[in-house]
Order: sequence, then C-alpha cells, then structure tokens
Amino acid sequence: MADREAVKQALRAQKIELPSWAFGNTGTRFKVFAQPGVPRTPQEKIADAAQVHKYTGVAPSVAVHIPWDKVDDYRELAAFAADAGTAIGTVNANVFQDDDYKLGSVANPDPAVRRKALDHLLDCVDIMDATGSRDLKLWFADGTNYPGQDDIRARQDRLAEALHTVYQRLGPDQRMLLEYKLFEPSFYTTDVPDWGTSLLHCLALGPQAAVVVDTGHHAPGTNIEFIVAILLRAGRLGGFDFNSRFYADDDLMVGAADPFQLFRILYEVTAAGALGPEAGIAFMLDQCHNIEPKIPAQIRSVMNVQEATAKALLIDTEALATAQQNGDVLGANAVLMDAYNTDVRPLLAQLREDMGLEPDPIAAYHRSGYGEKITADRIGGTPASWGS
Ligand code: LRH
Ligand code: MN
Repeated sequence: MADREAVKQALRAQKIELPSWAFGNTGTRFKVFAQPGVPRTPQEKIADAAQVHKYTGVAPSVAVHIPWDKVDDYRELAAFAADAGTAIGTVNANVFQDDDYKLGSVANPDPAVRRKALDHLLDCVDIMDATGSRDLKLWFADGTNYPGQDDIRARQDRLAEALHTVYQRLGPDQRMLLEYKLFEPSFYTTDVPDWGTSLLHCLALGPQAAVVVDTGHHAPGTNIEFIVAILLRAGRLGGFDFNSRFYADDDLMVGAADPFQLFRILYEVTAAGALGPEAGIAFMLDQCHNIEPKIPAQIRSVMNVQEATAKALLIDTEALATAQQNGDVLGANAVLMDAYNTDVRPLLAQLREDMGLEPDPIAAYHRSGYGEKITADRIGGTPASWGS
C-alpha cells in the first residue's frame, strides 16, 4: 500500500505553471467572448495568477507569451511577480500572428521572413536572461495547406537551422522546449506535427533541448501516456501543456474531458520517478476559458492535476509489479483501477490544511471577493486577449 505521508509530501512539492493568456479573453474563430474584470496588462494577469497560487499553494509561477506580455522592463516585471507572490516562468515565443508569417516563420521560403522570426526567438532568450526563466518554449504554426505548396524536407532544413542558432544562444542553465501539434492552423503539413519530429530536432540540437507534450495536440485515440513513457525513457520529456479536449485542440480544463487519461499520463510520470522538481519536467497548463470565469477555472484545473497525481501516487506499485510479473492481466488492471477509483479529495483537503490553506480553494477564492473587486476596478483600458 502507498505511504500516505510520502504521497502528501510529493503532492506538496508539486509545481504547476499557469499560462498568462488564460486570464485574458479567448475564444474561437467564431467569437472571442469578453468577460468582466479581465486583465488589461501583464501585471494584472500576473496578479490573477498569484490568486491561484494563494489558494492552491502549488502554482508558484506563470508562463508569459511574447508579445502578448510585452513590457519595457522584464526585470521589473519579474520583481512585480515576486511581490505578488509568484514568479515569471516559461517564456513562449510567438511567430504565428504576423502577416509575414503566412507561409511560415522559421520554415518560410523567404530568408528575410526567416531572419525576422529568428530575431524574435533570440529576443525571447534576452527576456529569459532578464526574468531568470529556465525555459524557452517554441511552438510553430508553420506548415502548408496543399500538396506541392512547399518542399517538406527543405522546410525541415530551415527549421533546424533556426533552432540551432537559438540553441547556441542559450545560457548553460536554460532549455529549449519544442512543442509539436498535429494540425491547425496548417491543414496539410505541420513542420513539427508529432513527438517524433520534435524529438529528432531535440536530439540533433543537444541536451538542453526537450519535447513538450500538449495534451490537445494529437490525433483522436492517440495513446499519449505511451508517448510520455517513451520520452521519459529517452530523457527528453521537457514538459506538458495540460488541457483537455473532446475533438481537436479545444484547450478545455485539464482532466475535464478525460480524467482517466490524465491519471494514466501522471502514472507514467510517477512510475518513472519524474514528478519531483529535480526531474526537470515543466508541468504547465495551456488553456482557454472561453465561457467560464477564468481564475476559478484555473484553480479547478490545478485541483484536477492534483487529484490525478494523488491517484497515481496511491497505486500499490508492489502489488502491480507482482501482478504484471505473474501475467495476472485482470489483477494488474485492478490495482490501477483501485487507485483511480479512490476518492482523493479528503487527502488533498487535509494536505491544504497542513499547508495552512483552506481545504476548498474555490470556495475560499469566492469568499475573498477578489472577483467582484477586479470587476469593479478594471473599467476602461483594453482587456487582454489573443490579439494583444
Ligand atoms: C498552440 C499552443 C501553444 C501556444 C498557444 C497559446 O496551439 O498550444 O502552446 O503558444 O497554444
Ligand atoms: Mn500548447
């Protein structure tokens, strides 16, 4: 049986990074719905992210996205985050929202466009130097929409060249995380469509390059935990962009659409002993709260990751190993399902009290009146959203 205190210790050490863009207005191509009290500045996004950490105790950093979180002084922004009780985490580059990038950014046939994209990526490393961030996360919308539109291998050469230049610029403690995505906004080829392509580039670059698994970026039916196990075994799992989906890249709350899948993914992480901060896996959320209130949704999402993690940590690994060794198919599956079917909410409520927090973070947040306050205060200005 798993040692309850050891499980609580591991949960207490968990660190889940929040996406600044989840606090802004988001939507689909059909509509971006405006919500009251939405942040207008990177500082207000960080203040909202700090609320999630205040009530969960396990979300001590916020990932930024450039230029959505562009400021004049990133050292000052990092100091602001520290004062707010959080920290600037992963720096996300953005080479997917400029007209010049219609045919791609670093894989574009036009060398001038490639240079422009490369300069932005290098600027993001400068920002990391200022914020003290470890990770540069790269996701490229680059791809093609029609067969023949461009040369698949030539685009890989262009991509590799840009990644190499950025990799050379990294400091000794900095990492490059390369995120893959099956499709969208490109609909025929995507230049980094799957874990294999990302891994090949990371292996070619060096040990400071690793793969990001965004749980919404796979074909329906993909066994994501298998990919996670393979990348962990290769020592190249850099992190997760957690969210959930019913169909495509829906960016819904992690665990909302498929809590059992999240459990299976975290089981592979715990089984590999890779849950602790020392393993270097970045557990990040990457979500859009198109219709639901954003701060409570982020708190709920962090709780969903905690619940799946707690269930994975409660697996009786000895009984599982014995059943697996004996070829006891049903026995082995039952060990896993027993853990999955365990109600871990009392354990997590107890853990929060041990951490000096309220047992129910969402109720505590609502009792704080913070939501009403920002709705009253944040009048005027331009609410943050995809575009800005
Ligand atoms: C692309 C993606 C990527 C981000 C963006 C906000 O779909 O997952 O991680 O840069 O969403
Ligand atoms: Mn992502």
